Amino acid sequence: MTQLTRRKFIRITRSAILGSAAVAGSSLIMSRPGESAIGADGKTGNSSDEMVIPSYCDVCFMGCGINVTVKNGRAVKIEGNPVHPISRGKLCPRGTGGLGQLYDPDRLKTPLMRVSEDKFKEVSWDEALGFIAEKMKKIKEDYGPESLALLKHGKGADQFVKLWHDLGSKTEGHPSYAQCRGSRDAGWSLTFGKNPGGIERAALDKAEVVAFIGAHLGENMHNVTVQDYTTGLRNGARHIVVDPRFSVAAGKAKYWLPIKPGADIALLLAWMHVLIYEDLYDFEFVEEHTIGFEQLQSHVELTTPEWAATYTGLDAEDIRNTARELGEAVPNAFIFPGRRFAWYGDDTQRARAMAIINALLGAWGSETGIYLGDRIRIPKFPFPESHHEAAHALDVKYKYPLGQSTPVQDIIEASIPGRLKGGWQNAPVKGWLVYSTNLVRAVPNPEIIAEAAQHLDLLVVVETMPSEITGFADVVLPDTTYLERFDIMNAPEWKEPFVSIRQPVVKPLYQSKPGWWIARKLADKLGLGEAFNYDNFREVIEYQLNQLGSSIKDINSKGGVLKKEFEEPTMRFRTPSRKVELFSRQMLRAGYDPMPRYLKHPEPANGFYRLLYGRVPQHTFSRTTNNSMLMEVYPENRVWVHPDIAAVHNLKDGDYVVLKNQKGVRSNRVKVFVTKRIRQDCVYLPHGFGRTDRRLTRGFEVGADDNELLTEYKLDPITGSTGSQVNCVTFV
Ligand SMILES: Nc1nc2c(c(=O)[nH]1)N[C@H]1C(S)=C(S)[C@@H](COP(=O)(O)OP(=O)(O)OC[C@H]3O[C@@H](n4cnc5c(=O)[nH]c(N)nc54)[C@H](O)[C@@H]3O)O[C@H]1N2
Ligand SMILES: Nc1nc2c(c(=O)[nH]1)N[C@H]1C(S)=C(S)[C@@H](COP(=O)(O)OP(=O)(O)OC[C@H]3O[C@@H](n4cnc5c(=O)[nH]c(N)nc54)[C@H](O)[C@@H]3O)O[C@H]1N2
Ligand code: SF4
Ligand SMILES: [Mo]
Repeated sequence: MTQLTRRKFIRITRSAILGSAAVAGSSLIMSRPGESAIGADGKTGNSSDEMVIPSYCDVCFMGCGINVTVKNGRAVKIEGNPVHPISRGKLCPRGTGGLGQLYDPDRLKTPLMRVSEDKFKEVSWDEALGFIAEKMKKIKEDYGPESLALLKHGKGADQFVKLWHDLGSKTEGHPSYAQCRGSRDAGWSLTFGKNPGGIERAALDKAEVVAFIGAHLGENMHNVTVQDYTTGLRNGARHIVVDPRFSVAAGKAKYWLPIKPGADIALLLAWMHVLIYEDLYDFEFVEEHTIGFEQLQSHVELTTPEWAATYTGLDAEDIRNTARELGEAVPNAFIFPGRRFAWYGDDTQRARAMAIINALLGAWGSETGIYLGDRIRIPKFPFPESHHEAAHALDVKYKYPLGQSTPVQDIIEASIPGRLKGGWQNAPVKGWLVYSTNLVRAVPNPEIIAEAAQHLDLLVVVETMPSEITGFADVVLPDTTYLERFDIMNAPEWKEPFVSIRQPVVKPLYQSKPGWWIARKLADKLGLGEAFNYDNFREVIEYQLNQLGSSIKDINSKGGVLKKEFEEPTMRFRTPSRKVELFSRQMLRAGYDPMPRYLKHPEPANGFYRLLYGRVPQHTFSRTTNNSMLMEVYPENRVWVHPDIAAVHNLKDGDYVVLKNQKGVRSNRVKVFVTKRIRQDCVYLPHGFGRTDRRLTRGFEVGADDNELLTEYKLDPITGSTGSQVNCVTFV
């Protein structure tokens, strides 16, 4: 190994990988016995019969129940599992397209080790893991275990988390916090003592009136959420969609409020004003469960619809009418919590404003609002007790006393000497293991990842695909896909409590190994093997199911799901006052506004347009933009531009343009979609495209990447969430 600390990410070509044809080709190397897939009847997925194997999806994080048809050892079809509460027999396009992920010919096939700045060689698992373990031991000795960071996303990371804790490190981060739900969950926890859930507990099917702030359901394809949403519409629900763009949801709504980007808190304060001053709130709920109503009442005395109209670009009458629509439907109205919250840096306060309105509407704990869920607790496997406390290189509470996780960009900055402010001048983070997160596409200002990579002593990436982050790695390890392995079971809090199993439906392709196997082998080499008291993760699942009075065979005979009767939980608020906090003393004490205030955001410069981004139904971030099945149905992203703006820049529908941001960073070329469905002051780009690794034969240089244009962000002072909708672009 040479030049480990001088990595350079070159647009890797196939020829950059040195190795034997046998591995690089399409030969399938079957795994050990004991990893075989099991059908409901106990047969394996590699026998010659056709069989259907239940599992749960991982193309996004909803965890929908799937049934996979396997024929002659090959998965041929993925369908919705009818007995599974998080699918009800239906899937979104991405769930069905999971086969394109399993059989993607561009998958990583063998462990790779960097031999020079821009070359990798194929190596055996033993060599790769031996090298990683030696490096990890050295880092642990020289700097302490907490200088090893785990950057991860998804269920497959579970045994790496365990390994990290056994090793003594709690330095962990994930982009689903500071780039996604972190501020939402913090804002709701500060208000209700609890967040609205990983699968939002929102009665879209039962409410009469629902407001959406952004939250583009129908493009955001969270299966069961979309099902409840369409049921509600069929039953006559009236929707209010607040979005600078005429989203799919706006097209189905009674009201579309094309708000000026970033002005939502002004609108929400005006809604509070109308609800309170026109006596349209839920008196009983407010009386019985909340504190701070008087303070809130005077806080919003002057935030009238006329006041908000000047900031939001909306009509005062529309603001008043939509507030009345909500208030007159009490207790059958709510604001949908939304999910991706990292917008403008005042995101926890926006979440607070939405939570407060839901309290005024009496929606918390209501069957027609944000209901309370129930869950089945998964029994603990008897892993040996760890002998030590794991330590944190950057405890979140140091910087964000009300935060709930360490922002991933802080861990990245802490890997660069002198970069992170606040007492970590000496780069406390020396090594990364990156599991299932393409950080280069998920964290804004991605330049910083290249910089951090220069300073790290070790960078391991566990991936299924040659994603952009693999280009920075010292060692790349090929993981199985979710269709080839056991993972921890899924048992979210929900209206129908259940446990669902993920299991291999086919044997691992190529030399890929399940995450748990990699973590376990690495533990052996680190001298921590005893902490992993199983040979195959299947044993852990079997044990847990036995404790629940079931078994793998039994759960499979029930369609891969165990259920229990719903038990209505008692409504408890885990806030300091044990009440819903309209006014938050803990925020005040920590130096934040105790009630949300509207702060104006800077406008785009002349000739520039705010860059907004989001989802398309057929893709999940960058993880599907090389998937043949999904690329067929949605081959490239397009940038949405209003006709007036298109005219100014002389652009026609279908033209290719390059986007240039305020710092001069340019995108790959992207098609223009000229449409009146967006305001004139912004453009919209679906996320996940414009791939830069040549090994991605379908995704390479197709469409543009929003993330490389996000060179700036505004930090949410409460959580460290990276508000990234502060970037603007023009056309080249
Ligand atoms: N198909 C598909 N579905 C997915 C995913 C996926 O990758 N693909 N990912 C899942 C995940 S992890 C998440 S977090 C969610 C994300 O999905 P959501 O939580 O729905 O994301 P948002 O950021 O709320 O939605 C983007 C919408 O907000 C609008 N918007 C932008 N700026 C503003 C503004 O200033 N004010 C208002 N009111 N609206 C604005 C945009 O025009 C766009 O319509 O989607 C989930 N569902
Ligand atoms: N610019 C921009 N940034 C964003 C967002 C955005 O809309 N725009 N959205 C934000 C949101 S809401 C979220 S939740 C995050 C999501 O952030 P990430 O989850 O990091 O998103 P992906 O880019 O899909 O990266 C996932 C990577 O995991 C790999 N992978 C897939 N399956 C497996 C597996 O089974 N095992 C392993 N080891 N690897 C696997 C895929 O190949 C892919 O490279 O991004 C956030 N960042
Ligand atoms: S919403 Fe779609 S991609 Fe996400 S888990 Fe469900 S089926 Fe899979
Ligand atoms: Mo997300």
